[in-house]
Amino acid sequence: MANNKDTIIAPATAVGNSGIAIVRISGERALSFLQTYFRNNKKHIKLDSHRLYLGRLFDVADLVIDEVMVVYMSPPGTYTCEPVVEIHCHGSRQIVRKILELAQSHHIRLAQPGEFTYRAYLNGRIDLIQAEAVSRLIHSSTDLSRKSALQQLDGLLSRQLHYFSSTVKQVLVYIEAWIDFPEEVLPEENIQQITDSISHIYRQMNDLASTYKKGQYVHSGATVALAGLPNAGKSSLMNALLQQERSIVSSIPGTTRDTIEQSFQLEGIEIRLVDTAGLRSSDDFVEQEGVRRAKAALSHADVVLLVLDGSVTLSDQFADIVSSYRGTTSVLIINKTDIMSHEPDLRFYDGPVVRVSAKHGDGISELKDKIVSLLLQDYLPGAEPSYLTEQRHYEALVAATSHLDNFLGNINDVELDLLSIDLRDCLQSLASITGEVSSEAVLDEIFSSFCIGK
Ligand SMILES: Nc1nc2c(ncn2[C@@H]2O[C@H](COP(=O)(O)OP(=O)(O)OP(=O)(O)O)[C@@H](O)[C@H]2O)c(=O)[nH]1
Ligand SMILES: [Mg+2]
Repeated sequence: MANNKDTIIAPATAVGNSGIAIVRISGERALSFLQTYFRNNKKHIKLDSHRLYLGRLFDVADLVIDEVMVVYMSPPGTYTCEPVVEIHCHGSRQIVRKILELAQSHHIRLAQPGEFTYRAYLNGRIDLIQAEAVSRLIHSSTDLSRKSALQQLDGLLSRQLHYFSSTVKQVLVYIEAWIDFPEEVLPEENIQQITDSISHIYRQMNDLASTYKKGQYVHSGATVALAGLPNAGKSSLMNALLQQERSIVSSIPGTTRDTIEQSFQLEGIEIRLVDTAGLRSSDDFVEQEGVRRAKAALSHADVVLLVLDGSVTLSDQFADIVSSYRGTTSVLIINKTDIMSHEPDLRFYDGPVVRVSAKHGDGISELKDKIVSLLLQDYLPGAEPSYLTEQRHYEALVAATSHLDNFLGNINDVELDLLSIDLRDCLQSLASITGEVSSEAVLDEIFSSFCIGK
C-alpha cells in the first residue's frame, strides 16, 4: 500500500448514471477540502461532525460543480479512524470526475482498491478477518453468504481465535516460568491440566477447520453434475431442478453432447448445475468428445447425481458408472418412477437414493433437500459458532493445530524450552489469521482484490 499519511479520495458508489453518487475522502486534508470548496448561500458553514449539510461545491475558479450534501466525520468514530468526508452529489460521471480532479488539486490523491478498509485495519478498528469480511459482504451473491459475511464482520470468528490464542498463551506463560528453574520438572498433575486444556482447544480448532468446506459452499457455491447412461433423463432432471427448459430433451439416446451449465439458488447456496452427455462408448467423434467433457465436468463436481432410468433393466454399464464415482459425494436418482415396473437392486451402492419422475416433477423437492443436506451436512445458519470461508484462514488454522499436535505428543518427553516452541509457533499461525502479524505481500494480496472506494 502507498503512503498512509496521504489524504485519499475515491467514489464509494459504482461509476455510471444514478440518482446520487457518493465520493469519500479520508485523511487530514478532508475537512479543509470542504472548508475551501463547500458553501451554502455563498457562506462557509461550520461543519459539526456526523451531520449532513446541503450546499454547493465550487471549483478553483469559483464555478459551481454541483448541488451536494456533505458530511464530515471526525475521528476516531469513522470508517478509517481518520477524518472522513462524504460528498453526496448527483450520480453523473462528469460530476464525480470534477470532484476527484478538484481534490487532487488540493493534494488529495486517488485511493487504491481497499485502501479505506486497509486504514481501518491499520488503525486497529478491525482485524484482518473483518477486513476480508467487508469484501465478502460486498461480493455476497446469496442471502446465506451475506449472513455469514456479516457474522464474520461482527467479529465472531475473531473472538473464537482470540479464545484459542489466550488459552495457548496462558499455558506458554506457565511453561516459560518453569524454564527459569532449570532443576525443576513440571509436576505430574500440572502436566495433566495442561494436556487437558490444550486438548480441549485442539479439538475445537479441528472442528473449526472442518467447517471450511461448508463455508466455501456458502460463499462460492457448489458444482452439482448429472451423470448417467444416454436417455436416463438427465436433461429432464436438469430442467426440473431449474424449473426452466434449459437443456434439450428427446427420446433419442445421445441427445446432449456438450456440457450445459446453469446456476440456481438452493437454500441460499449458489448451485452450478451441469448437464452432461450420456456416458457410453461411441464411434461418433462428437459424442466421444461430449463424453470426454462429461467426465471432466464430473471429476470437478462437488456432488454427482447418478441418474438411473428406472423403467429399464439395470445394466452393468450403470453399475460401472456408479463404481467410477465411488468416493465422490453422490446421490443415486431412480428416475421415471411413473413408468417403473419393479424396484432395481441397488446393493452395489451405499449412498443416498432418491426416487423421482423428472417428467412429472415428483420427488424433486426431496432431491433438492438431499443436495443441501449433503453440502451443508448438519450446518444451520446461525446455529454454528462460526465457520471458515477463506483458504488463508484454513491453512493457518491447520498449521496451528499441527503445532498443538506436536506439543501434545511431546509433553511427556521433551524439554520445556522445546515445548514452548510448539506453542509459540501455534500462536504465530493464529496471529497470522487475525493479522496481528502479517507480511506486506499477504496484505497486498488481500486488499488489492477490493473495490476502489472501499
Ligand atoms: N415417463 C418418463 N419419461 C421421462 C422421464 N424423464 C425423462 N423421460 C423421457 O426420457 C427421454 C430421455 O430424456 P432426456 O432428459 O433427454 O435424457 P438424457 O439422460 O438427457 O439423455 P441424453 O442426453 O441422450 O444422454 C425423453 O423422452 C424424456 O421425455 C420421467 O420421469 N418419466
Ligand atoms: Mg440429455
